[in-house]
Amino acid sequence: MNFHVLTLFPQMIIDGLNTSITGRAIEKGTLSVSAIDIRDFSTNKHLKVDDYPYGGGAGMVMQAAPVCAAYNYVAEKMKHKPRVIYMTPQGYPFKQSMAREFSKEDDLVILCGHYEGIDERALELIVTDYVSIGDYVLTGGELAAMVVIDAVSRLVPGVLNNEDSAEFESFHNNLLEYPQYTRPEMFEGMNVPEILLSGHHGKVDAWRLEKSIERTKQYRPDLYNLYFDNLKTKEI
Ligand code: 6GU
Repeated sequence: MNFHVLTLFPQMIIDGLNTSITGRAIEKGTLSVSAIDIRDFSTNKHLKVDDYPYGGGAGMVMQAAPVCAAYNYVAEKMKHKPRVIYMTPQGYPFKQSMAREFSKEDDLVILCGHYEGIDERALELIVTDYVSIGDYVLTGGELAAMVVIDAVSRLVPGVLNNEDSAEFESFHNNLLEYPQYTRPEMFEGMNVPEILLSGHHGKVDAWRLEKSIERTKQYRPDLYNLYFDNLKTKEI
């Protein structure tokens, strides 16, 4: 899978993803991440890419021309029009289900804004998906783009060592993960729960499900309700 990130801070993307699991996948060739510097497409003699907002107000707005030129540069090499994700707090909330959808693409273009945003006309022309990673404000879209790339990458076959581990984790059934333990059996006077040492797989699974439900109820009542609604639907 190939990620193409349009950004004013390409080094941030490269530095952030060349380590750990994504770094290894890039090295192996399972993934590629290219960061395209929008400033390279400025036609201004001072390489300016932003200007004052029409109608007034604080801050600067990224101009449409360099953004569209950077997009055309990556898209013209492709057979089909790629999906273009714009990272913005005004977008749909990013979910595991979205990561699953994005992981089916061969190419994903991710557009990162800065300042007060990007001229709406550029967005209308090129963006297919508006995505937010949560209800808080970031200084720019780069960290959000890295979050999306990380979550999508681990669903691409060959990126994780243990391929089936990807789906058997949080959110596949709207439940949070159960607690995990490893050696030693006792640490600081605290024992590993007896059931996990029993070798009884049925009991272990039941205990883990119980813990998952408990945690989800406490920390994520929204997901807990979805889990219960789904159970009811299956009974019918
Ligand atoms: Cl996706 N982008 C930016 N720039 N800020 C955000 C965000 C995204 N999600 C939350 N805050």
